[in-house]
Amino acid sequence: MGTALVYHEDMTATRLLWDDPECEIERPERLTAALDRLRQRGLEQRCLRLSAREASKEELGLVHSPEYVSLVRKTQVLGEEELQALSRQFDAIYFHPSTFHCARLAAGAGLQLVDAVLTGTVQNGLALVRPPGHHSQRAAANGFCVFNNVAIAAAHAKQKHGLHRILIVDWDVHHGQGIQYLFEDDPSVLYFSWHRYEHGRFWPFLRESDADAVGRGQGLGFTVNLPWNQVGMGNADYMAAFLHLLLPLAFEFDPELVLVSAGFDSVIGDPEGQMQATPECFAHLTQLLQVLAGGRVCAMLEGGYHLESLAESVCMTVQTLLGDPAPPLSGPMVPCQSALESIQSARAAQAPYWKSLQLQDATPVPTSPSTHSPEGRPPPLLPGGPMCKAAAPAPAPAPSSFLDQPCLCPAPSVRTTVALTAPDTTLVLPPDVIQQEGSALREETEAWARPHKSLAREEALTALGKLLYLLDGMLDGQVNSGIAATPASAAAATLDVAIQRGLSHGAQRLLCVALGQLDRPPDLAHDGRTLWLNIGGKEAAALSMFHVSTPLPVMTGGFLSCILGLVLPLAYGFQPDLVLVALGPGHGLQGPHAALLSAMLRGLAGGRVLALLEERTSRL
Ligand code: Q9C
Ligand code: ZN
Repeated sequence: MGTALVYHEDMTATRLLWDDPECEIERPERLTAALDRLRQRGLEQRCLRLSAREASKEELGLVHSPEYVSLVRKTQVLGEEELQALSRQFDAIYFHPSTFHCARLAAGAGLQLVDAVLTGTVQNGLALVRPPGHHSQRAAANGFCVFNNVAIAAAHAKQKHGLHRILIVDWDVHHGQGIQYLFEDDPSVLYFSWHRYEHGRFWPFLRESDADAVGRGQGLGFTVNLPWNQVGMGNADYMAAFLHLLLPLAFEFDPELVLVSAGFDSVIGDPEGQMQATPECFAHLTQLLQVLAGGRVCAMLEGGYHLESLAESVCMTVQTLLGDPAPPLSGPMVPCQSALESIQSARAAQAPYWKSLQLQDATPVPTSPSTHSPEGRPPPLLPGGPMCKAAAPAPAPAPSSFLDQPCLCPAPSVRTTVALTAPDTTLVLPPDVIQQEGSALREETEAWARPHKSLAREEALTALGKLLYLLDGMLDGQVNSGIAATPASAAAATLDVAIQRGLSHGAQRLLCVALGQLDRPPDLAHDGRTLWLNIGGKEAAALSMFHVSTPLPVMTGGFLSCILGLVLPLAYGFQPDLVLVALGPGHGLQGPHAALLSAMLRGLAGGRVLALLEERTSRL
């Protein structure tokens, strides 16, 4: 369906005309650096390019007072002295004669993007804009922001498109207090922001940036603040924030649209944020958001002041919106103590308002590991380590959550091959999915099948030949992901062969997630090359570091909390280079569960995810 890129080069016009060390980082090169890099990578050319328009007075009036809009309009005709005097009336703001035009383009770009997505012209997109918006308030400019681009887009989506649930994810390193103020009593907008806070000692120094600011009136629980109390937060911390705080709430909220206040001052190298997350992290954050709202994700640039990191992070975001697999995350996937404390305090503050947090109360965010390294960052995670302990099944069985039923509608996967025993001409596939013609050589297939009685039948052999061919395509890099069908009676043996074949054909570490009652292949090694996770099977608990099994009802919160709290933390810690998802019989886990799981596992192994379905469930 495509990705929109909304831009206008006029937005490079506004710039600081006098000396001000605080404001000088917000410069025109931010936009040109990002756009140049998108072009170099061939990403801009793959997007639907939209030229930004100016937001109208009425559109600006959705969140700003008429007096404030008039005040900004007047800056067009002011001289430098007057501009500077007016700028001093606000915190961290400069005006330029082009500011009004640029700020109207920035807000207009967001509106165009939302219109393109909500009319179905594109699936998702990015608006590359200046000035940014999330600090700006009803009648005040603040923190380089003049009009609140994302807030205007949200108000427009409600008013013009009749939306009832909009999620705003603010991953800029500063608190978007402007957005918070504008929607704090509005339950139709769920606002999530993480931000450098340092116990209130970082700009904008607001008490209401802390985790206990949760909204007011009807909006209680619809403001979610995650204050970082230390600098240096990295990939593991950001991922933990998504898995253990944002995503449980976001799935329960079930948004119709996701808006991202996409500031990249939260990436490594940025002078404002002083954080450690790498640009690749934004590919993973984007990918996780794409499982929400049917993939309708609109990102709008906010901050980001290290030109190299900014450009790279913008590329990661756009690349992911386009459907490309995310580069694997490097480094130990262990959140630091301070991050875990912040996440836990935000969960505690939100728990009264969200069932998904109440159900999980018995399985809190990973407790701090006992093995601290001096700098407070524990050694690399292995399954059986801290995350595993934290994600261990909760004692009390809980009723299956409502999260089990609705909205299991991940964005369409890409570059996927479907291998059916007999090609199905009635199957309607998305444009980036193809049905596989090829099959492995007969002799080779028979050799793999020989040790397994259940693979003797012709039907099973045909399916195995298809699967082996698909697997080779994935390991050789021709195919990114795949779906293979197998007769029910041959499922366990086929999975066994797939694991052995994967390991002997270049996979260093293989993750296998088995849904339902699938027996663990008998000769599965305990050498750390295979991580076996069984969800909804018979047995419980960790059989060894690398063989974990949990009956679904034991996981409070059900399937989704199992993915977020157990599967993804273990999977990201394991860093596999091939992922198998197998759907066995039993426990009501169906195609949609496998689809959601597969979509969320796409961040692993460069998207090399192979789903093994039983033939009868393969007609999706
Ligand atoms: N060193 C945005 O990122 N100055 N605005 C903070 C602390 C203001 C940031 C000073 C930063 C404003 C959109
Ligand atoms: Zn910022």
